[in-house]
Amino acid sequence: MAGPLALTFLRSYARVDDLPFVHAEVALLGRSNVGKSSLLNAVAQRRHLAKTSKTPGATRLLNAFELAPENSGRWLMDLPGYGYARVSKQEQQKWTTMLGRYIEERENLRSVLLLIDGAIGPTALDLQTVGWLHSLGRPITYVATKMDKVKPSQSPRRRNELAGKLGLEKREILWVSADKGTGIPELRAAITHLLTDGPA
Ligand SMILES: Nc1nc2c(ncn2[C@@H]2O[C@H](COP(=O)(O)OP(=O)(O)OP(=O)(O)O)[C@@H](O)[C@H]2O)c(=O)[nH]1
Ligand SMILES: [Mg+2]
Repeated sequence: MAGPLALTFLRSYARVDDLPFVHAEVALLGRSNVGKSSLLNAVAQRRHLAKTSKTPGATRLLNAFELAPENSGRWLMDLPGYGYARVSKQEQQKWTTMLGRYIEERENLRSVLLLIDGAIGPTALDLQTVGWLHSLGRPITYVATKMDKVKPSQSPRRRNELAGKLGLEKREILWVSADKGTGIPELRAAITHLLTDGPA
């Protein structure tokens, strides 16, 4: 089973144009508060590598984390969330534009890790995001977060519902809990595969 990923924080970027060319990249995308930064910490097994908060809007910049030196140029990006209503229209617009440009323009983005809250299921905005990623031809790795919040007795039904809404089979989704560690080895393996396979 895959052990913790040796990730280090490189820096934060406020502008897509400032990002350098790197070899390979995957990015955590999803609604504000869905658990992107917590999941990054879980795959690295580091509590405070990425900033998390129970208040949505914790991540406001494009944060670059790099795999250990022998794999330099392979990045995991922690992105701001979408759909956070409690900031000004102007601020929302700024984030939407930044995220949009990042996803549309970033070269070497091998897959988008799209996080869906496992206890809530895909929101209208999540489904809209899936459609947008499809229209761009961006490969998606689906991750259902916070599965510890779903009662074991409810879990099979909830998984069926969530997968059904996305038009997927259950096995096409990684079911995880950053809090309990469920599914984290599988997620590590998926990220490692995405970042290190393919042309050198
Ligand atoms: N129960 C449970 N709570 C979680 C889990 N992962 C994250 N959370 C909680 O969800 C809240 C948001 O987590 P973050 O990781 O900051 O979420 P984010 O998607 O990075 O949010 P933004 O940066 O605001 O977009 C925090 O209170 C976390 O403790 C999980 O696996 N289980
Ligand atoms: Mg965050």
